[in-house]
Parts: sequence; C-alpha cells; structure tokens
Amino acid sequence: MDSTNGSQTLEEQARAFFDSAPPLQNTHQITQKLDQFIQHRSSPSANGENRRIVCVTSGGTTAPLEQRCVRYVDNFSSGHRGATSTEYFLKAGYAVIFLYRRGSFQPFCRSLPDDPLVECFVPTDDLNIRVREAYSEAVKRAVVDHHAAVTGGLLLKLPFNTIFEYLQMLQLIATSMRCLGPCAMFYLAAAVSDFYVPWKDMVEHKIQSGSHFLDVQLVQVPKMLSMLRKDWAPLAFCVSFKLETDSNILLNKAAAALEKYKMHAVVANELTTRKEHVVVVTSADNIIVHRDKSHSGNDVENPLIKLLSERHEAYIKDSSRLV
Ligand code: 9Z3
Repeated sequence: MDSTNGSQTLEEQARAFFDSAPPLQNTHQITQKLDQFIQHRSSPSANGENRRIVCVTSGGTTAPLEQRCVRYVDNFSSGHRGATSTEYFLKAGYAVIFLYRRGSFQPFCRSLPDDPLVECFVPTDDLNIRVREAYSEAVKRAVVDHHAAVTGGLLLKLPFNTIFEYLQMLQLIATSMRCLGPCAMFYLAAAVSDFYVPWKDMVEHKIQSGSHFLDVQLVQVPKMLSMLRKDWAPLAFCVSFKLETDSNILLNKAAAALEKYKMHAVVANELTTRKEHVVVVTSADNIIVHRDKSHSGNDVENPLIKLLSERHEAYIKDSSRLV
C-alpha cells in the first residue's frame, strides 16, 4: 500500500481525489434538497435554538477494486450508532441530515426484525394487509415518528455506497451548511475507508482469478476532516469518532486525532464495548459516558447526545460573544 501520496499538500491530494472520482449521479437534486432543508431551518424567524442542524454520518464506506464493481474493500459499521444518535438528536431539537450507507440501520427502525416486510405484516382473507400483533407498537412508532420527522422538515436522508460518493456528498453538505455558522454540527460516526484505488488506476472489468495474488495498489484517502474544518464549514462544531480494537492505544489515538484535525470532540470507542461505553475526548477533559444498564432499552447514545448537545450549545454561546 502506498500511504505517502508523494509530496503533495493536503489540498492537492483532495483535488486529485475529487478530480479522479466518478461524478455523483444526482448532484443537482441533492443540492436542491439540501438548500430547501437548510433554508427551512434558517428562516429569519428561527431563533438560535431551532437553527441547529447536525449532519450524522453512518455506516461504512466501500472502496471499489473494479470500475464495473464486483469486488470492494468494506469498512465495518452496522449503522446502529448513526441511526440511534439521529433519534436522540431529533429529540434534542436538532434537524438531522443523515448521510448513510445503503442497507445499514435506519432511524426509528431499530426494533423491527431483519426482514420487516414479511415478518411484520400478514395478508388478510380479503387480500388486504394487517400488522402482526407482536410488532404493532414497533411498526406504529417507526411509521409515525419517521413520517413526522421527514414531513416536518427535520430529517433528510441521503444514501451512499462508495468512498467517492461519501466524500463528495459530505463536501456538498458541509458547504451548504456553512451559512449556519456555529449552529451546524458534524457527528461523523461513519467508518470511512483509509485506503482506496484511484478511479483512473482501477481496472474496468472484473479482476480474473488466474493468479495466486491480488495485485492492487491502494493509496491513502486524503484526510478530509482537515478540509472540513479549514475550508468547507470552518465555524461548525465537529465531532469525529475513533475506533480501535486495542483499548491500550484508543485514548492516545483519539487525542492525536483531536489535535491533528482540530476537532471539538473525538468519541473514542472500542469495538466490543462500543454499545456499553464511550469516552468523549476534548481539549479540556475526557468524559466516560456509560449506557444506563437499569433498563435493557437504554442506549449509550442517550447520554452521549445529551452531553454533545450541551457542549454545542456552549460553543454557540461562546461564538456569539466573539462577534
Ligand atoms: C465509529 O467508531 C462508530 O462508533 C462505529 C459504530 C463504526 C464503531 P455501528 O455502526 O458501530 O453501531 O455498528 N465510527 C468511526 C470509525 C472510523 O472510521 N473512524 C476513523 C478512525 O478510527 C476516523 S474517521 O481512524
């Protein structure tokens, strides 16, 4: 793997990444949706509280190995963190732009079975459809809450598959949200590819399995967190995640990311315990956030989003003092 990208600056690496990426299919439509969504929240009548919008990223990005892609390198994430957090952000009064991997967990649908259509519904004798008793509460909640969030202009869902789509969409979202200043938040829970094959170096057709070796050159994905902070939305409150499997290095890695990418907070989590506790690393303190175990339905995202929205509120107040 080539991890150096030569002697290019970050801006040059980012430009090379975007120039070589296959263009997004529906940029115009996405930009329109974003503008509408953000305008709705930032009308002159909206006060500071209800101007807050968070972009939640969720699920793993893929790095394709072939242009007509059959094989790809995937990044682990079920999307549970992003989907759950979205629900708590909505409860806390935010509007949410949910940038998610197609097929990953969705807000309000976590308590439904894997195949909800066939498991939750049964045909009636007169060929209508009825909800199975066991799922009636879960289905009602999913449909009613989801509908209210989307039609109320509080939830905008945008799907991605590849690292190319993800980073192009994140840039579009961030530049659209720049007008919100400090009322914008980024909560970057998606598991993002570290390495990718540049589009121009990728074979067009399916790689044939004639050899014992798979010979592909992966290069490092430019660190777009820095671009987000410096150029795309410099006033936004930015929270990234650090995932490790070795808890001995987790906090140091999170602190290094905080410093290097100038994040406002980094949420450190270890793979096997990520649903039980996380550590919020900031320049002032490290706060351990635990799931309240007194009830099985409690999520660690509940206290996590409470803490982060308080920190964001303080950040907005501080920023307004500076103007
Ligand atoms: C996370 O650390 C998320 O919390 C998880 C959530 C992916 C662990 P699930 O979706 O899991 O609920 O199954 N996300 C960020 C992972 C990541 O790629 N971080 C990069 C890194 O660690 C920095 S952007 O280097």
